[in-house]
Amino acid sequence: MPMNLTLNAPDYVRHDGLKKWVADIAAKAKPANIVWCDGSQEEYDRLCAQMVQSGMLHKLNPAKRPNSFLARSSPDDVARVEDRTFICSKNKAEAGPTNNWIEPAEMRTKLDELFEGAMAGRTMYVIPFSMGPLGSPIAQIGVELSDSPYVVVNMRMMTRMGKKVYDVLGSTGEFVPCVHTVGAPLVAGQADVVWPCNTTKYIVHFPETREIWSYGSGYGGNALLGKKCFALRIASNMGRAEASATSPGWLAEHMLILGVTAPWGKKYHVAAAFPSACGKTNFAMLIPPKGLGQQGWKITTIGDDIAWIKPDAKGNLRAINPEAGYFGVAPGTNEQSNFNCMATLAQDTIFTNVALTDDGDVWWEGMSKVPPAHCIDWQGRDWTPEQAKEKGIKAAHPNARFTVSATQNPVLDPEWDNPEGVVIDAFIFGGRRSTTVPLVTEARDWSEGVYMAATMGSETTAAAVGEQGVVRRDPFAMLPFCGYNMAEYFQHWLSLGEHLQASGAKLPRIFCVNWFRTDADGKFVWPGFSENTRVLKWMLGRIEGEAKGNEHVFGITPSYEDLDWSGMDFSLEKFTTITSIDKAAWRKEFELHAELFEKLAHGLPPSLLEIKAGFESRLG
Ligand code: O2Y
Ligand code: MN
Repeated sequence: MPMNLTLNAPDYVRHDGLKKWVADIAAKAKPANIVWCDGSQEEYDRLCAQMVQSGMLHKLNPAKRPNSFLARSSPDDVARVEDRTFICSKNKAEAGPTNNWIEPAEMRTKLDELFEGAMAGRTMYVIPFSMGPLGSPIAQIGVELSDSPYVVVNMRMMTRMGKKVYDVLGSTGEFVPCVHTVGAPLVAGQADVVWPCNTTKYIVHFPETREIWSYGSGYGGNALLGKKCFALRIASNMGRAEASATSPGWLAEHMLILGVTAPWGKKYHVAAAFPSACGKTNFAMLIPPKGLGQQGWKITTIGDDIAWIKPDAKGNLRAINPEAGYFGVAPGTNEQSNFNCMATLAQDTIFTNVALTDDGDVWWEGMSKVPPAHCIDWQGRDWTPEQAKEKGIKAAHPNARFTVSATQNPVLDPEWDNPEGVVIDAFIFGGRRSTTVPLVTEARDWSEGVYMAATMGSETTAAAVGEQGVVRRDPFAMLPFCGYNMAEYFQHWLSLGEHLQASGAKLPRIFCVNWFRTDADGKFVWPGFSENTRVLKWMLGRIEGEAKGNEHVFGITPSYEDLDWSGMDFSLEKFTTITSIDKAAWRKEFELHAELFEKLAHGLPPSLLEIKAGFESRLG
């Protein structure tokens, strides 16, 4: 460590390995000082006040939005950077063809160079966190070293962060080391820029040593390393590594988890995978439509983005939400699309890249039908609706986000923090497809469900940098998040199913949905949001052996009369538009499945090819 830098670890940190690692990173990155975060309210308030002072945060009007802040990122740091995200396994084949790979020694040399003095002039924060309820048999510990106070306050909401993590860690406990720097060079004599970052970005994972290194971005999944980097990319590796002849291992999935209480009093749990920005947060906080609400249907949230799923001693698949908050997409969120979310955001929220109204509140496209007459856009410029029409300038960035603690959700499930997790009854996989894929299909069995999930396609959104609106295959909604070879990931799912079935366990049912089919004018036909409860009701009816359905080429789908239309006017004609199976379109779809399978040929489970052949021959 530099001579003038002291480690200053508090007494309650008893882990020598952790202290040595912190000292080593400090010696390389050369921060001005080191702060060990305790996760207290006092620390949070102090850091927010400090960031208000530096201009990184803007305090919102406390009468409108108590204890809330707005951050504006640099325009070149607004989303995850998939092309700068690397899985540096020892062998390229381990990372597979869907991940960027660089030989680990070469990447370490590069990181060594980049991290040399990278934190100069800034504070390095030591952020201890637990993914999952503290002490849960499914939870894991991480420690992030970051030179961003924005990361600290976001991590406090998104994870169980602070002092108590050291009690679980003890003096020898395992943790995932996560190193993050915004990587911005300090200009001598100048204060730090408002949103420090670097045009060079690296989001790097070493799966064998379970390390995460992130350089150059201060935004979301690039910088809050507990989220996509740990809870998905590293954790997916952990779950598979624990598979053996006697254990099926576990799953780290890009899934929301919700509870559904039926009018007959039974509670079900559903885990659903959708690609980024396809409405997972909305689905997780659903309010049933009047017709079903009156019958007694109730939905509660366990998680909105990530699920860790492990078999228990009886072979039931139990899920926890490893996170403790929501980092959701703001644009499109309103009292109709997600009433509970708007209530969650009423206070104690950090907004990033939304617009600032003249009365010191926030606004984003889709928040209200009538936009404010004037506001300051996400880049700090004057914005008016007229200007927006003329030049197509958005007030909020399409990937603008809110960070908020789960405990503010009015429909938070009482089991959300249960260390044992909840038993999953059904998996749902959904993509954003304007054509081809019907509203809902139940897989005939586990392996056909795995096939449907593996071949999922979705139109791309603003959640990641890159072209939007093009269909890309997004297996299990995990394309950007699977930390190892995708073909082996399919095998892991198949083997887990086989293992549990062999032990006599009852597997969750698998369903595939598409809320996004459009009509000839390009308009969505299915109203979605709360009406999706009707589809959920049909699924649970199937589990109970009560709901009817028709078996066809790929599985079982409901007829018009199999869904409960209480309180909703939706014509048979519209239903046909969103459920029809266009054989020609599906022949093309199977060609795209074949392309995916060719890409993943190395290690692809042969059973998936057999299932494809079966589907194609049934299609005729
Ligand atoms: O991390 C970001 O920068 C935005 S992406 C994101 C954020 C929260 C939840 N999910 C996602 C995603 O891309 O799936
Ligand atoms: Mn996500």
